Amino acid sequence: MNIGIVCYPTFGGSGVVATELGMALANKGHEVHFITYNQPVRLDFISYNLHFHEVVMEEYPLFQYQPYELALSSKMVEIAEKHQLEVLHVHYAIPHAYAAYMAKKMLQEKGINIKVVTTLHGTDITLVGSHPTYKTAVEFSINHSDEVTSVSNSLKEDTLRLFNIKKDIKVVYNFIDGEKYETNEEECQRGALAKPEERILTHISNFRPVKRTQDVVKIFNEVQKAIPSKLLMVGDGPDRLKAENLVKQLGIEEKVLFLGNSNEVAKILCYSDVFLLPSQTESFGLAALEAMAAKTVVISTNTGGLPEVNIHNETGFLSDLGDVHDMAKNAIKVLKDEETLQKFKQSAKEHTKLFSLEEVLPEYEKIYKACF
Ligand code: GMT
Repeated sequence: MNIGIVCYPTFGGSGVVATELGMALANKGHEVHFITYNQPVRLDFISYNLHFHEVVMEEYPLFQYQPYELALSSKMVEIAEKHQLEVLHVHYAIPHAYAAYMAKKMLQEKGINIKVVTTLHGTDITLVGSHPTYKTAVEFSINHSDEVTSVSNSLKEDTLRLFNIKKDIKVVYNFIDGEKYETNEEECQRGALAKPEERILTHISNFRPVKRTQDVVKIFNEVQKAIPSKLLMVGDGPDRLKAENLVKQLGIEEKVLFLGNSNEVAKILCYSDVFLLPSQTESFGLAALEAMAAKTVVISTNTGGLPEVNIHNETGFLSDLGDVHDMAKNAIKVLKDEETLQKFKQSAKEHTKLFSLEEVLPEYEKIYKACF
């Protein structure tokens, strides 16, 4: 099939899932066209059947805010016509589902009947989409998609609770390509970051308030008092400075490394023993799944879709939102004994088979076909 994929090209999970999906579809022989304002950060190759089309904005002094949706929907029409796209698969409802609806209407006037699949990822529903500023248009564009998917049952329930949805929402979990997280001893230069007796805890996110990065620091501060350890903070965003200041305030600067945004997630995770994700809410928690694929034990909150990904006392532990002491206690439980740590690491890796590319890719292909 000829498939257009629309997403944010940034480090966030929705862009990562969209990019990995597009590359996997192209590897399977589909014609895939990415349409977004920058080349997606995880897009690591372009080929005869995998393309990137940049949405270019035209600055104009009258505009206080650039009308990205207009430029995006126009680009969708151009690429759909030029490459005979059959499906537009948009990731993250805002503003992609709305722009896709407009493109579908413009193409209908040209006698082209393109199908729109909208995948809901989380904050497009729970934090932003349900805000009165956007809710009417988000609800309309979801209801006018040909197919709608969500990345967890929890997010489906949130969507039905927050919006008047008339469409059936299909749950298609996020996935990972497990092979990308297989690293051997030589590749995993753990000694570069920590002494042999030290454990390594890691956090990866966009450092937005929903990720509660200061809780990550508080958890680590408790753990490092009991276990010789280091903390890797990966990513960047509005709360990074607050986290850095808390590290200084607690006097643990020499034990915490802020690495900024990185495309070396698999390598960083291969160093890691425990992954900390104390989010206010996570529709799925893709970073937690990536951690498990790299044999890292997940210590997280029990919010949103996380219990569908992180299995308590098997792949890691779940705690109530804000309960940093309980999360620290669980981390210490796992880290203090090598046999326990290896048992949890193995279970975490094993569990990711349920979210493999082989399992999930055919589900999206089935949904594309169900549009016709
Ligand atoms: O809301 C964000 O943090 C951005 C968004 C994204 O684009 O990264 O994350 C959401 O989508 C991911 C991929 O489906 C999910 O794994 C995240 O749990 C989800 N974030 C939230 O729900 C807070």
